[in-house]
Amino acid sequence: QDSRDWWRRGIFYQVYPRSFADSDGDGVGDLKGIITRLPYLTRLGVDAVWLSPIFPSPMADFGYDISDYTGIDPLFGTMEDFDALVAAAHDSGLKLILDLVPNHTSDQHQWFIEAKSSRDNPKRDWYIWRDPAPDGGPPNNWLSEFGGSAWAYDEASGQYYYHAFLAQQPDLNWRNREVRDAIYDVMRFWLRKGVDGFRVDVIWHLIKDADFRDNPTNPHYRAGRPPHEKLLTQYSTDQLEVHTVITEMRGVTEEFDNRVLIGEIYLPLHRLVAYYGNDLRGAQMPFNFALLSTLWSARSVEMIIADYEKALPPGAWPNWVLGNHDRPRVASRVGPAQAPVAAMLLLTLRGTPTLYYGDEIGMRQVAIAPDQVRDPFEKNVPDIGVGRDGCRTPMQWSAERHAGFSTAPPWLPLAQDFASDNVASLEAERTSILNLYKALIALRRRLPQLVHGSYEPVAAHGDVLLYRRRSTEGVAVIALNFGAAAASVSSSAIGFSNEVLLSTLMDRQGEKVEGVLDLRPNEGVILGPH
Ligand code: TEU
Repeated sequence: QDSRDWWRRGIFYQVYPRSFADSDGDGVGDLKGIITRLPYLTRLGVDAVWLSPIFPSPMADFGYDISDYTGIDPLFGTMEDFDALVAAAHDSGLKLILDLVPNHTSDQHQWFIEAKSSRDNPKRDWYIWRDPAPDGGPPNNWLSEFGGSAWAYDEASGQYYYHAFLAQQPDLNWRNREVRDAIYDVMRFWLRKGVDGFRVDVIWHLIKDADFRDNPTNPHYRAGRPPHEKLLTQYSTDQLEVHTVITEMRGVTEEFDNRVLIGEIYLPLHRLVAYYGNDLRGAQMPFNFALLSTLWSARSVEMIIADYEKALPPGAWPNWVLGNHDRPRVASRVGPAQAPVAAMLLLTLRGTPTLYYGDEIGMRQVAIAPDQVRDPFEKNVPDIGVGRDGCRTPMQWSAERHAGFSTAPPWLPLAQDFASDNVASLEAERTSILNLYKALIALRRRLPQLVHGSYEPVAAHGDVLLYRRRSTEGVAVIALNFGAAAASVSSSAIGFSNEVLLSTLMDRQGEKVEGVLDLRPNEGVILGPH
């Protein structure tokens, strides 16, 4: 096995640091808390941990507004804590991935303070400044994802600056060479400290149209969707020159051994796969979010996999994501009965899986009372009810007070069911979703065909999704029942010499299957030769 291949073989796990483990009793998670929970992650069997931003920040967008790229926010700890985390993770055989947020800084970043100070400040061009339109309004029609115009007026200098997200998150000007070099030095700073790669925030936003043309209206806009979707982002995102930038970033990671570049990209499939770059010199893992928005049915999911497999450039390695800190929890999207099926899907598809903290214990979207909303997106755009707090609630470790997350009331409310749905009780329950996740991860480790075998769809009917994973080492057959009724599968793929290696219900391991496979409601099964 090639050690450079770790990110292809590995399983990634996203930690939202505010909500994972609080060691100092302020109700917010921190780095020392994460260190104490590393044994849990190695028990679970994951290979790499990605931390959402931990850098100094006014926290207008909970760390996605950075005021110092090479520090640690005191809320999360110190640089010593960070160094200890890197060492502890590596000692445990875990890789550590940081969140790089290069598209925008905080408005409190020194760079922006300087840029704002006058039109001829040397840092002025590090951000995107434009004169007002003739009527004094914003320079064009671009909209912020978090509500309203994407342009904020600066009285003092009489110009607008561009912010794709909050006004407290001014966009950097990636056409400026100094900006690029400054961020590349930030990358080197953390790579030298031993981090194993970056998940790059909104990487498809980095370059904007040089002429700042108006975006066209979106003919598919539906009422109830966020207002910024009224326009397409034809000129404000996904510009051709972005790929040059990404190749430069990739080059920076390659000044060091065995690092990985992951891109956060929400784009249609044909645009997404361009982020592998010419000759695969772009991101190794342009995040594939197709499962976050699909209709949860066997046929839809089957189509998504087929389309993705077909669209991948030759040699490009696939990846799959079921949840993150911006989207409703998978257990709520597909329903608790289907959550185990979703887990089996994620861990048997071809490509690197990324787990979102808490999904392995079946955490659900938590309802947040209007007066407890913390997410700036939901505060700015309240009527659409797609806030992100509900998927960011504290990790449920035990039935103790505050779920073992903290000794203090946590920054967001806990799920009401935490007394039964928590790590301690689910580890003790043999057939729990947590133990299913562990068994799936262990099986993926034991059967190389689940990692690098081909993906072969097999025709099936109704609510059943059927596929094979095949390599020179062997074959595995995966049958997933997306329905709430029993289903029976007879296919030559089932064969006469297979046995159940794992069921999502965790109770029929070793059962011989002779030509026909009976699936119970909401059951998924992995078959292999006995
Ligand atoms: O999210 C980018 C992104 O696409 C968001 O617009 C997402 O759609 C939004 O959260 C609404 O669901 C990244 C981060 O993951 C997010 O947490 C940040 O708020 C955002 O960038 C700005 O940095």
